[in-house]
Amino acid sequence: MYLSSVVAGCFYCNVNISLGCLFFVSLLFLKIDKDGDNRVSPAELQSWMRHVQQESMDTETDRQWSEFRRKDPDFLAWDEYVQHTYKDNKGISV
Ligand SMILES: [Ca+2]
Repeated sequence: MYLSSVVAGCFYCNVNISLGCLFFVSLLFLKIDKDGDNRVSPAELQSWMRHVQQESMDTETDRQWSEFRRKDPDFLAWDEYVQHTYKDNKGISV
């Protein structure tokens, strides 16, 4: 996938895209295109997806951790962790 084909696809499909959005898509494309050949390979896209997924997991882990720490900074009960993380507790025995 080439950047030019992404942009052309927006116009071809009559996607109403603002210049700001087009700029953002271009920057995103450049971030994904690790080797700078102006083409996003399946491997580069897969790597990007892994990166985004990992960032999302890290953010969620930090959020949950700060939530636990707010309740009691020195102690986290296993029951509380399981109840909070697996709210319906299906398949989890404590
Ligand atoms: Ca590339």
